[in-house]
Amino acid sequence: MSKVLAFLQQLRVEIPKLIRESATSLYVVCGNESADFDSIACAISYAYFEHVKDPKRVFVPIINIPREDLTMRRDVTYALSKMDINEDVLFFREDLIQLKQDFGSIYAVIVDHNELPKPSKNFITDVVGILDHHADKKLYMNANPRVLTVTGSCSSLVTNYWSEQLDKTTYNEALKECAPLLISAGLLDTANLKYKVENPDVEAFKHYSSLDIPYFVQFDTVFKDLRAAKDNIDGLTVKQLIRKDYKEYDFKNKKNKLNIGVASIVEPVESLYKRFESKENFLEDCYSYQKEFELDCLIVLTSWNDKDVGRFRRELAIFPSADKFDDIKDVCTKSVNLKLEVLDEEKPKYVLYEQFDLSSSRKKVMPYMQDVYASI
Ligand SMILES: [Mn+2]
Repeated sequence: MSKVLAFLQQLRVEIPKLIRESATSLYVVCGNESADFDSIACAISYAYFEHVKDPKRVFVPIINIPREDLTMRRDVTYALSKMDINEDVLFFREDLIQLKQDFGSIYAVIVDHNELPKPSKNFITDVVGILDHHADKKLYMNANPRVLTVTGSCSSLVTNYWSEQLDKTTYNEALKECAPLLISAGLLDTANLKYKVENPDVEAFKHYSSLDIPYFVQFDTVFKDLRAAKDNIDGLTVKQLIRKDYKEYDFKNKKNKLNIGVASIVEPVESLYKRFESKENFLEDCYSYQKEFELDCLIVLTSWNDKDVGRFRRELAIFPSADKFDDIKDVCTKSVNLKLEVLDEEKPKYVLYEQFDLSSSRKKVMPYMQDVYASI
């Protein structure tokens, strides 16, 4: 049995023990609410390193999505299955809510984000540590560690941070156990070390290359297998496809506040129409999602490699609630940096744009649109 699996199973024994002993606080390590590979790898690995450092202290890694949403992250389930870890031994948003009830105070190390998102905000008493590679929101200034550095992958920060916290032998043994997750996150976030590679990523991969583990050090093969697993969306419903890589944002300006849900999908809408049998089916399901989750707008960001034109392409589709149609369209029109051009429009339900600014994924698109809205 892998030591990470043993650690996760051990938590199922330790937590009830703490409750019996009437403990009133608990530490968790929480990934971000889109729960991409990076977030999950960072949360599990960070908690495992803490466990290695001091087995008496309990840190519970939390995957910040509902348990049922893990099956849509096929890159994650693929890598976990190679480590014999299945969903049963992991902790999700429901578990965080339960832990808050059981303990009263929940102290969190947050990884791969630096501001508590809506879904976990009410269940976390305080943020005591941050390792992240997003723009610094300057919150929780007393957190320790508080590492915010530009990297391709947050996993590199976990790897490098712990190399300084443990003696060399202990570190290497612990790293060997969680390296399959950290390596996978690093490869996915840097497109096999070809894109967005920063110094901390280079440093982390130096640590990995000396490890004696099968399969996961064959970076090219691992990347290809993970990509294939991640992009396999066969059999998913529209709702599952939206939730597969999803985040919510607040847009605020002087007059108003909007609640925006944003899904990233790896196919153009044209293929999605075919996949779900018709344009109407796909649009209707997106619109129902927007209503079900009471969003002011659902935004779908697509990206894919267009073999016909021989380059990468992006689209941005909006599904606003009827009364917000003009507002949201206005934000798009004024988001000049994104170089949006209308491809299709069904007023007041749907507008599809091609996004000619290819460098901006959700991580850049959404903060930019928030700024644009704030200025209106
Ligand atoms: Mn990340």
